Amino acid sequence: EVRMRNEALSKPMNLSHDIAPRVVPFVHQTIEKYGNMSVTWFGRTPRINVMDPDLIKDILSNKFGQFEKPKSNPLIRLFVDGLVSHEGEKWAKHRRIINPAFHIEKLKRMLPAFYTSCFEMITKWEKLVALEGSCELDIWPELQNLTGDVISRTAFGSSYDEGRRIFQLQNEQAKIVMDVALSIYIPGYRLLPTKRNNRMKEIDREVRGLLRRIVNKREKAIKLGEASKDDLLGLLLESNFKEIREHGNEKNIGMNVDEVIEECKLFYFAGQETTSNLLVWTMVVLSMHPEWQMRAREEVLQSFGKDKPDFDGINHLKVVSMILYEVLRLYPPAVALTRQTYKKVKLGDVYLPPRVELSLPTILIHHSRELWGEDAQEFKPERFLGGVSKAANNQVSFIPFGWGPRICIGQNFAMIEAKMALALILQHFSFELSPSYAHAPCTIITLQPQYGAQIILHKL
Ligand code: MNH
Repeated sequence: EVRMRNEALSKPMNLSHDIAPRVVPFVHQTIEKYGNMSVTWFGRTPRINVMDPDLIKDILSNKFGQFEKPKSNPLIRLFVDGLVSHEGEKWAKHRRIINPAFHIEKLKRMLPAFYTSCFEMITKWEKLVALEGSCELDIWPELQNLTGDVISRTAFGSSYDEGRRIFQLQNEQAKIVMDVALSIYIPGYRLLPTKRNNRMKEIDREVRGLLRRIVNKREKAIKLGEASKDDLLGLLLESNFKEIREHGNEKNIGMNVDEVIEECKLFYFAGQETTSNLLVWTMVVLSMHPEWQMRAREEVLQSFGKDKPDFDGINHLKVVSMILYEVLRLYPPAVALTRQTYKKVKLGDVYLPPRVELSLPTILIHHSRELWGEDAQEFKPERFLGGVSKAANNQVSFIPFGWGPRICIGQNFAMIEAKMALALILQHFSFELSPSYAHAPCTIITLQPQYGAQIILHKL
């Protein structure tokens, strides 16, 4: 690790945004060689790479229910399950129940929680720069901690301490999952009583136990009419009760406690790592493009001065939005979407048999010259001046949050969180890359800075 980092640093710093060849080398080569639809083999499973926006639309709109999410490895499912992996009626029911919790009016009420977490990070950074007016800091762990803190606060309000403990445990699980993802795959591996597998199960029990206590406590409070309804768990339980009241006599109505727990766990996984990716790349990119950093700061100062950002102001930040979208294009936290066929279907001119895997390589789609123009590898937020659809030529070629019925449920949540964090950072600091930073985006689950993100912060 150290040797590789030193090697990366000894070369002249390569700050290009043309990162796909490094991040997804095999798929990148395949697409270069064979064009917009190609096959790679994973053992005996064919995986089709699809780059064509019309076909992507067919796949993600899932009109006739032909395309499912592939079933992930059960060890990984211990760690992430729930809405992202459900299918059919179960998915529809859970999505219906969870949707209201992410309604824009509800997000508005979470703003104080977003603010508190961001403010704590800023306060810590201010202490670091206080002495000399500037300091070097690896902002990657800082931002991971921030998004973990935000989700602990917004998901469980009053049970914030337990929330933080869950965050730590989930982090440990993520490390194990990454190790497994990196090691050679042995069929049946998850069944072996290895140290890793046992620890995975132990963590799983502790996380579920913590969540069960939180949920029980909350349900009691609701019955006494004392519960807060402003956090994700409260909103979820409220929506779940409503569903049960309205369909009380039917079978399998609402979510049971285990299902509620599963969905809470998912918020941590889905909501934490992805948003910290977006923030870390935004700060790295704004360090490479100081002119955009200045424009963003001007907009923030014009909107709020040095005051606390308010909800309407956050939603009206135009330059900051354009920057975030352009970062999501060049550095999509989820580098690919996957689906699989479960019956024979026609895709374009091709008939696909059941159990074919489909991969939509988001990062390659976002970097495609054909779809985005000759300047596809350049950072140009002005593409998004007229909105997202216009930037994408009204095609399904911008999919950082997916598209269609299974589009990310936390999209607005993430954007508001990112804008709040960025607004506060820009209000207090200017920043540049440290000489010890090596630009090395890599992906295991999401798109991360392999050797951290060393930034020099200057007090404003
Ligand atoms: Mn999110 C689905 C990316 C933030 C919760 N998310 C998806 C998908 C992508 C995605 C891509 C669709 C996958 C697919 O179609 O196969 N999510 C992001 C990104 C960010 C993000 C890039 C931040 C930036 N996501 C969040 C946050 C939450 C969240 C924050 C919750 C707190 N995401 C989800 C859930 C789903 C999802 C839940 C599954 C939705 C479904 O299948 O119906």
